[in-house]
Amino acid sequence: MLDGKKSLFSGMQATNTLTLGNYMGALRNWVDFEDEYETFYCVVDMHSITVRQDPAELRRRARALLTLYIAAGLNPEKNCIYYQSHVSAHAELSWILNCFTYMGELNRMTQFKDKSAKHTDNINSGLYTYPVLMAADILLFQSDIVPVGVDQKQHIEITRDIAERFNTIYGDVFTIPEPYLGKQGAKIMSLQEPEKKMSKSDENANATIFLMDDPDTIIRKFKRAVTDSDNTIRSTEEKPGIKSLIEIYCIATGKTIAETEKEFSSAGYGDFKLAVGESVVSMLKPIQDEFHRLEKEKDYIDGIIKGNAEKANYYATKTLRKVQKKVGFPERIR
Ligand code: AQP
Repeated sequence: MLDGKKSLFSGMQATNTLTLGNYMGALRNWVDFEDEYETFYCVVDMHSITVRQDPAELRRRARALLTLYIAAGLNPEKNCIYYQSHVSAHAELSWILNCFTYMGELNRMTQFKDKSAKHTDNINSGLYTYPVLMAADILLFQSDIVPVGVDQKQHIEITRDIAERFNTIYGDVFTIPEPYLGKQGAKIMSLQEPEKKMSKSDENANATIFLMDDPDTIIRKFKRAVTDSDNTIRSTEEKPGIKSLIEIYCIATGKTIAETEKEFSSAGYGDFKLAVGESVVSMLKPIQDEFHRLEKEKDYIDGIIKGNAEKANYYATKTLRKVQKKVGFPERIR
């Protein structure tokens, strides 16, 4: 809760262009909250450097991501959209929370295990304490809910544990956040390995639809999507590829699974894959057009970056000061 209003935080990494998974699992849901909640949507550039980045490229991607938030429908007048690195309270609270987090807890984080297996030459302590920074992100804004995809649920659980531990020692300091998972799309699967989630950093370009992919690329990737040899369009656990394509189609068109199975009851996989590709192209077109328009509005975007960072700083510093006082840091002399 912030000033008597329910509050929400979520963010994404600018490690690559967003994927259809990021959109369907998280971003798409964000626009629903702007009236009821005080919302904070962050470009988590500090999280991004847990994996080695090219500096110029990271800066470019961070700006593109912030622009994409707006292009996807977030109204910057109603939602606080900002860069994590512009609000130093994230780092400061993260340090304090590190002192309330056990290594045993961090050792259990599956994202750390996955990412350290992927980046064996750079298993840095930032990658290891990533969940603590994420806890700081969320707790700074006294967030009631955190809309995320399924893969981030474990990080919300550790955030709750850290907050409850802190509150038990110091009183009611943090709101305990709940994860918010959309009814559909909480885990969009890789087009090449449908048992695995679609990921920004997948080395196989055919596995992932990027939000800015052009129509031909989108159609081509869907045509190559891995399915099975059964050739019936039904959503079952035994057919993970088809199940995932049906889910994507339902989200893109607003149809139900039953309607989709009926629509394609006599179609083959080729026709179905093409229809899924076309539905995604139509869904993404307005977002892509808006992104290209906004990209040219330099002053407008700069104004949002500046104004929203001030707002985020205001609320984040308020929580930070409270925490600093609780743990015993000396008061500032004015
Ligand atoms: N495949 C997915 N389906 C549904 N939701 C997803 N999310 C990520 N992949 C899927 C959700 O998108 C938000 C942004 O997450 P992030 O930027 O922190 O990236 P991530 O969770 O580490 O996943 P990525 O996009 O695959 O990045 P890499 O490859 O760098 O690890 C989160 O809410 C996430 O749940």
